[in-house]
Amino acid sequence: MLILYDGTTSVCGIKARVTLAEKGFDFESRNVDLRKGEQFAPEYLKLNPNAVVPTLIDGEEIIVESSVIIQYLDDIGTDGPSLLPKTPLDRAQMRLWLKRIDDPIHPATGTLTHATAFRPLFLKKSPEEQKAHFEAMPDPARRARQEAVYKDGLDAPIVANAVRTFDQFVKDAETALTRNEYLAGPAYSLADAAATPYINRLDVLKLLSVWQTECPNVMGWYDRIRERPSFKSMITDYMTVEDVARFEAIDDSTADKARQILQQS
Ligand SMILES: N[C@@H](CCC(=O)N[C@@H](CS)C(=O)NCC(=O)O)C(=O)O
Repeated sequence: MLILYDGTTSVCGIKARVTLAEKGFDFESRNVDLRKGEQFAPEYLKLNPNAVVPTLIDGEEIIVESSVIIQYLDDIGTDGPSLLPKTPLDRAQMRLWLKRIDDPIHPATGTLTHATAFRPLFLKKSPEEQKAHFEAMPDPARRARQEAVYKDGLDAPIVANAVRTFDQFVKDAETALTRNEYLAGPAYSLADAAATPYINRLDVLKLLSVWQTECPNVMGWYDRIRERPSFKSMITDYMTVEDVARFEAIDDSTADKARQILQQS
């Protein structure tokens, strides 16, 4: 059976879980508690030297990088529906969405999430624990982003860039969804599976309302995505009581700040 090392609220983990469900795979999910730093455990680093989730184990094989994982799952899941668009042009669009979601959307998501939902927990750590956390991170760019938002929250200068990055992403998704029912053509594809956790993250950070009026097709797409069985089983049902509490503690000030940033742009 396939094994997925992931995290309950990890956007990249959700990307892989949603694809597993859409393809109809049975799999074992092994939770890596990122808030406790389990991604830095030596046994886990042997699987994923980048100290991140997800990691997929297929027999003797280890596959890392969420966009690579979901394409691998589509390749091996020949019993399930193909999540590759039918035409070369739609496939190109799908690959562009995957690339863009990897970068810059994923780092922007980390910036917004760590500045809001995860910051209070981090600030409760002792100075020694905080230092050890940063020292364990192999990627200096990720470390710099987290340091900035744990220090200054939504006032960190990188937050404005993250909000603008999302603004362009949601508006481009609106354009795509005006032409088609799904992001890369008329059928659900890996592009939709990959985008799902990121639009959901805007929702749980109470940020999606920023684009409510301007992007009705994105809202309609998200409604349809939420009706798919993979949404409840792979996103909602995975949230622990602590996860729910962390996101529920976020108030409207995050959206107010985003609106302010976009008005100044
Ligand atoms: N490019 C990687 C990024 C993976 C990633 O950033 N995962 C996050 C969770 S969504 C993580 O494990 N973070 C650990 C940390 O922040 O220390 C992928 O797509 O798999």
